[in-house]
Amino acid sequence: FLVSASAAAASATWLRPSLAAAATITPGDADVLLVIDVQNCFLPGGSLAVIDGDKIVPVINALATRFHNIVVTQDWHTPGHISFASAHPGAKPFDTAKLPYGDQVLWPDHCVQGTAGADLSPGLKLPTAELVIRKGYHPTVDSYSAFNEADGTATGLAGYLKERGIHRVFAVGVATDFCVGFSAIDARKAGFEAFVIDDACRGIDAEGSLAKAWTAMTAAEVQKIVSADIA
Ligand code: VGL
Ligand code: ZN
Repeated sequence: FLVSASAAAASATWLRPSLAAAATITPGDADVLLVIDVQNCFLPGGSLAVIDGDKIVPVINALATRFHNIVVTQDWHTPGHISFASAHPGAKPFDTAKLPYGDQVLWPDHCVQGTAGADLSPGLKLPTAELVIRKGYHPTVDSYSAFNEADGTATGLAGYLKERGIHRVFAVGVATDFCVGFSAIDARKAGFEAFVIDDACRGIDAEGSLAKAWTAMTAAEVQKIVSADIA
């Protein structure tokens, strides 16, 4: 009799979080907040400024107090990086170039290693962040995704998260349609559950890229949520 009573109690406590998950998500040890590219170059005044990019900083700071695990990325390009329009004679920003690994959108120079533009926003308050992963540091390969460079090379993030017992990735930052979107899709490909916290992100939306990114994310079963869903 005692055994079945405690089994019922155990199953009740096991059921409760999954029932509650429909309304709210309470981050635990198996969850990571992945803060993508909240760097000066991508915020108002920066060389590749995302409109209202600064608006997400307080939202991310508040979310950060809820998560046990926080990983931050930094776009971290060499001077003259292949993703820069300035590296392609005759090209201008937002043109597309054909590179060995595929089509590459060409950007204004941004996030050059060691420059102030590559620094994380000074407003970002992430004292408990445990890892900063840099990407796009190979001169001839871009990396929108925190998990894989454009030629497929792994950054090591999937291995890190798996060794730490993480199962769910909650992506925030900029840009929704590039680095956030590619990271969320690659999180799914690496076997994680993936969420994008939409009000903690902003997009570039060049030529319909935001709608395109959401179509791809939805197909990859990336879940769109808002910060109010985290409690
Ligand atoms: C990004 C374009 C170029 C991003 C990085 O963080 O989304 N976009 N480099
Ligand atoms: Zn970049």
